[in-house]
Amino acid sequence: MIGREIRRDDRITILSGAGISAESGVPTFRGEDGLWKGYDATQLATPEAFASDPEKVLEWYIWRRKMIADCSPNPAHEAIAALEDAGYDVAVITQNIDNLHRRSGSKTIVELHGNIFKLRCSGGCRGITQISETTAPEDVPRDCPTCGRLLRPHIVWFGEFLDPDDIVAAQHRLSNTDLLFIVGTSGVVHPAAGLGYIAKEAGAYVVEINIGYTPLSDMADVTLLGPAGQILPKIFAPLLKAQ
Ligand code: BJW
Repeated sequence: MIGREIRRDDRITILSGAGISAESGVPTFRGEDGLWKGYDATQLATPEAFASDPEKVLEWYIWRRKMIADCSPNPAHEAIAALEDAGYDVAVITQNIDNLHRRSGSKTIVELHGNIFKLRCSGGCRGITQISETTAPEDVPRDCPTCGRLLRPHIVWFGEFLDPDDIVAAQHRLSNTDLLFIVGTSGVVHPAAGLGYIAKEAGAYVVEINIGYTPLSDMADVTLLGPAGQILPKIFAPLLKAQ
């Protein structure tokens, strides 16, 4: 199906974007039903927006957190987690902040853009405050326990640098990958959009799964067009049966 056999000792990496969670009901960012439709992302997902109107930004994240908490992992997340659970060497590098890979059972995960269920001090104090899908909006802590300044989502906004540890972890994994699946990303947001090339240049076989072609399609060895929740289980289920 992917044009190459998947071997038991393959190092398999999944580079995922918002499209992998679309079938869970989490809106994507761009395209017809994009999350940003009706909102100006550049006004909400930036440090400048938070500085000028923190209440508006925090309220938007409360709305998004509730919406995401009401969603569940879909067959795409589950197929990836099942493969890792079966003993395959699987790592997920995701741009998603929705926690659905973790909720589906994946253990080896790099969250490039953070996690909406984590908060940190907007003033720069160290430490992460973890909340969960079941934390009621009124129980989400507002103030930093160290300095009292507002807590902000532990998310990488436009113009902010990704955590260097995450970049290094992603680069290391992609340099040591046999098979890369690029799933449900438009491939336009950097530096994530450039990461697949590391694997390709290191000799990995690259499979893209998306409902449409992207700027990454030319680089991929094969692009499988269709919903990730239908395609990934078809690829991985035979491997699990063969256990
Ligand atoms: C399906 C499907 C189904 C649908 N099955 N598929 C180099 C060049 C140009 C610009 C830059 C550059 N380097 C840095 C920049 C600036 C900027 C950037 O990239 N801008 C571009 C938009 C041009 N990058 C940054 O600012 C980054 N910081 C940085 O690099 O700092 C240093 C620096 C700064 C400035 C200049 C230079 C250097 C930070 C990026 C942080 C991204 N943050 C966001 C928002 C987080 C906030 C939040 O969520 O609350 O992260 S942006 C948003 O896009 C979100 C996503 O993770 C990210 C990627 O989107 P993704 O996942 O690809 O989703 P979509 O919606 O775009 O695509 C969905 C895809 O799924 C589509 O292809 C569908 O077809 C498909 N699909 N259903 C399979 N069922």
